[in-house]
Amino acid sequence: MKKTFLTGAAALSLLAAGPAAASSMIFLETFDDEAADGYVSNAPSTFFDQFTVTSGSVDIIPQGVFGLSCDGGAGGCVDMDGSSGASGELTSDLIAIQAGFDHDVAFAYSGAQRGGADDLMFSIIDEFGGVLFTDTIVGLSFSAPYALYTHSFSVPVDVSVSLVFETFGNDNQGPLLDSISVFRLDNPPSDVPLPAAAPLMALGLAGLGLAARRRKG
Ligand SMILES: [Ca+2]
Ligand SMILES: [Ca+2]
Ligand SMILES: [Ca+2]
Repeated sequence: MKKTFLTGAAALSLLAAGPAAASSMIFLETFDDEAADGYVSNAPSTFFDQFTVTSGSVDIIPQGVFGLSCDGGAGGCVDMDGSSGASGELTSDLIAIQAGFDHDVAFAYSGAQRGGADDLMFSIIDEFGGVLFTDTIVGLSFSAPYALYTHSFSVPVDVSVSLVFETFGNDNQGPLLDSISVFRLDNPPSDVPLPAAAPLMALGLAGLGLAARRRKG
């Protein structure tokens, strides 16, 4: 588990600009479109375009409503403890994960911004219900500013996964969740070159040619 204090938006822009490791974004949810029409108490599952409320309830928060801030100070985000008095669990649609590639999942989260302390559990569940990863941010103070949570993972065989977020407490004031992304790093851990790594491949071929000439000599 790694945590940095970049906001998700800042991290996304870094990732977008970063020339170092080529990567492909395979999942992004900012909740900005969900929030475009205003505050939604106990947002029903059908309200989300990439998530399902699988337990309790969550609220959609547009930036500034109730004095709450979303990641990057704009758009929308989710209060994980919705107004029903039953704290929420949010499960993403299935995301296809390719074996042989490293994947980076990231999300932005802040304290409840109103009072108290909360736990926020994050899990990666495969399509068969297997728990590939789980971690709980414990005792997150209401005053904790946005932080970026990141986790790198890979899978032994191609599989689809869901990202699951859950909080507890049932006091209608939960951690705020935003800017959820999954990137596939385009360079596989093995040294097999990909078309996307053409310059590297050219170097590799040149090396092979050199080696062949050496053997001949
Ligand atoms: Ca957002
Ligand atoms: Ca959306
Ligand atoms: Ca709470």
